[in-house]
Amino acid sequence: MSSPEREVIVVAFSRLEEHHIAQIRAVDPRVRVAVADQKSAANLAPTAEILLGWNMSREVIDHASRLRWIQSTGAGVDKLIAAGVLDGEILVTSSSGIHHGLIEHVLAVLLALNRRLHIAMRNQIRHYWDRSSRMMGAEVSSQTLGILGLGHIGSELATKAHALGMRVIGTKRTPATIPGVERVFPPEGLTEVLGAADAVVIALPLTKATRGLVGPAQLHAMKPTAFLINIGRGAIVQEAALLEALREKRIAGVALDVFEQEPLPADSPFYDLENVIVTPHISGNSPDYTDRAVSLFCTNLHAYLHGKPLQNVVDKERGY
Ligand code: OXD
Repeated sequence: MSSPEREVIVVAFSRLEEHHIAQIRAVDPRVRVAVADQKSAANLAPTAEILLGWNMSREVIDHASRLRWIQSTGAGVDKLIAAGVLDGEILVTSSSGIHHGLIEHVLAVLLALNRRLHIAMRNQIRHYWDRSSRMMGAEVSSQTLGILGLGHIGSELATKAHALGMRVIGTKRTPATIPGVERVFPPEGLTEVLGAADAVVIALPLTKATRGLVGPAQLHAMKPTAFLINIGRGAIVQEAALLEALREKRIAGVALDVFEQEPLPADSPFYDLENVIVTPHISGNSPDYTDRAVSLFCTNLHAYLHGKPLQNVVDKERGY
């Protein structure tokens, strides 16, 4: 660790308020904070011992010759993996465990799909009054929720869904007992979960093991009445297969917050399909989120400066 008199420079690639910067500085008198934007990034990167943010580019990381630690403000670190960061000596930590708003987003789209709000909104824009059977809502309290990835986010979602009366099942890489979850399957139990669920939520990180995990066979295993919700990463689902399943009404609908290509191009068919809710990768956002991300960073910064173990250290082999 740095000698007591040495400055520890944190370069933040995040929209931080003054009070966040003050909170980080207050951790230790050695700490200096610089907030980078597109223009200043290349100049600031070489000064950084620590990077704080999300989606830092390969270019920024290559410029950061003094870099020791990256605190991602997101849960997923796939962009950093793609930038090659995880191969080196640099310590990487994630912001898992602070996504409470994201859980509410999943519940919102789950209820919206079940209550046909996505169709009602389209009808409203067209000034069209439809009380036909296609507008008949379903009750989630009699349904089974399948959660792919019972990590921090999946487990918190399970508790809330269970409180709504749902039966919850899901997959997890390592066996565990999770409150509110009736049965935890290993990843090999994927098809069984897909076949039993009325709604499937993808809460997985994007890794070598999960890229393209949900393709034609997996979509085929789902009930024709089931919904799919993806708040993990776009590339976990094979989008061409999903589009086909939606067009052929082989599943009832989807809510997608993440896409293979972001921003989702304006000519993407996902925007136009009636059985699709598109949100622009915002499920985790809320003003409270930044406060929690900065608090987590400050706890880790204190630990880093005192040679103690950090929270949420990314396992470079696993990729999360
Ligand atoms: C995250 C995200 O990784 O919001 O936290 O996608």
